[in-house]
Amino acid sequence: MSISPRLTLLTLALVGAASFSTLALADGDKSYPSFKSLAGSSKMIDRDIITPALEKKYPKLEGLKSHWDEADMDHDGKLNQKEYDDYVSVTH
Ligand SMILES: [Ca+2]
Repeated sequence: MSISPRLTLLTLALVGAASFSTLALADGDKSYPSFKSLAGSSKMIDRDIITPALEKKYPKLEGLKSHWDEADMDHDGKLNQKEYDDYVSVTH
């Protein structure tokens, strides 16, 4: 039994569409947002500031959230600019 060229083309098209949508879903920013864009006028960022929507936009923030204690050098539960910048300057 031979596979028809038509079917092969259709299969390729489906595979292509599937990988395209996978890429389209993973279009979050590859970097961290700036401290200022998170903190605004505040000098500290709270863990709660990282919403699921933000995590989707900046997937790296998900890692920051799970390593919050590591980034929070003085253990006050919040990150100041130095703590944030120190954390994001290291590749995790
Ligand atoms: Ca802190």
